[in-house]
Amino acid sequence: MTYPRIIILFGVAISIMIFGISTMLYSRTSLSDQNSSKLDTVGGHTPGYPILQTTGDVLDPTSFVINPKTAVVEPMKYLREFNYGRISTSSNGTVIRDFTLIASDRQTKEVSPGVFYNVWTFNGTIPGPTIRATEGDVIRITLINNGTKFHSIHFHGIHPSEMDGVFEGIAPGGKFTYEFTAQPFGVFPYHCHMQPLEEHITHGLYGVFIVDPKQGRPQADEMVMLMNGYDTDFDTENNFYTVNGIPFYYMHHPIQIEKNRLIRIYLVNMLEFDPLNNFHLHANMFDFYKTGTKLIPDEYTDIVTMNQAERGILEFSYKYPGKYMFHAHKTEFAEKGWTGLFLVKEGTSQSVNENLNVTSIRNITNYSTSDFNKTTSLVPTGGVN
Ligand SMILES: [Cu+2]
Repeated sequence: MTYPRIIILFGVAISIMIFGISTMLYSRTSLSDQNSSKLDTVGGHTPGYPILQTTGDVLDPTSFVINPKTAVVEPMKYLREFNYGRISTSSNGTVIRDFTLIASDRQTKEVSPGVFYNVWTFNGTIPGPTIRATEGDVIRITLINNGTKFHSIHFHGIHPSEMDGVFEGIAPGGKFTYEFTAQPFGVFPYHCHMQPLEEHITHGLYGVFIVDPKQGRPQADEMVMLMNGYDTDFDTENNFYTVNGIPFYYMHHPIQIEKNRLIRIYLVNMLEFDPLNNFHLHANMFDFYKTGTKLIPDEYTDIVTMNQAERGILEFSYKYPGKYMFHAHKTEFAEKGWTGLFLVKEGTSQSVNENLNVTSIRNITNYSTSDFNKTTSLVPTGGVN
């Protein structure tokens, strides 16, 4: 045989071998996939087309109900709970608001039905309490570190260096009072800033801080939504995604709102590990105020995308009664828990336009005695653990 013929024959033989091996491997893979009980089939495909398969866990165990006693938060309570602090007035008439936050890192709580996780919390919940003040108020937040590690609180907003909660960690058993003037108006995250930062954030040490403009905002049904996730197998990827702490909670407990009522959502993204998150509203559009630092909306849209710590205010109302979804339009996040429902009911509300003419937020968040009493919820009822 000539040299070129030998090369051609070798080439043909090798091609046949590769084809044979790959066919064998392919059929084995298909067989093992079909037999594996670990794989869930997503059905409903056109016959003849490949079946989509997933190795995902059962992510929405609808037959299980999370136990409020062991859950890391009560999402329905968190939704509309604003903490205005213990209020006093300085000699020059400035309003002073005192808050107490207790950091803890030793508790294990339920973050999804049947899923228990070592939560690190401010006042026992993820997210921590929503702190609210008016532009120009003096706020004093006493952090008591009841954990086993150094913790701090870093507020977004304008304040002196020594109140920034970055360089001075509070030791276990220690205590420190952050004091600054609430400025500017808007919606801000607060979170622990100790190293390793991603560890302190992913375990749950964060919450929402709202500063109202002095002139207030139009009257509305107000709520807070904080987007987060849980990495329950410690591989720096989230296994669950939520709005307000429990996956799928508002799917099973829809948020009831009234037709034509102005809805205002203070939305904050504290999701660790994933570079973006977003909020999509069904069958509607909303005005979006980026960071909430202006009174004129930046955008009229049905979706907003945020990196970690980005936030804003959404305003909308529904024209028609019924059930409407809201969820991350990152499909993976939606399917792993970041999905909820609004249940729009016929209500007694005036039209939105009339609402917009109604005076300031002080009328609905007027610091009455009941609001003062609310501040007791800043300290866990179970006492210091
Ligand atoms: Cu910390």
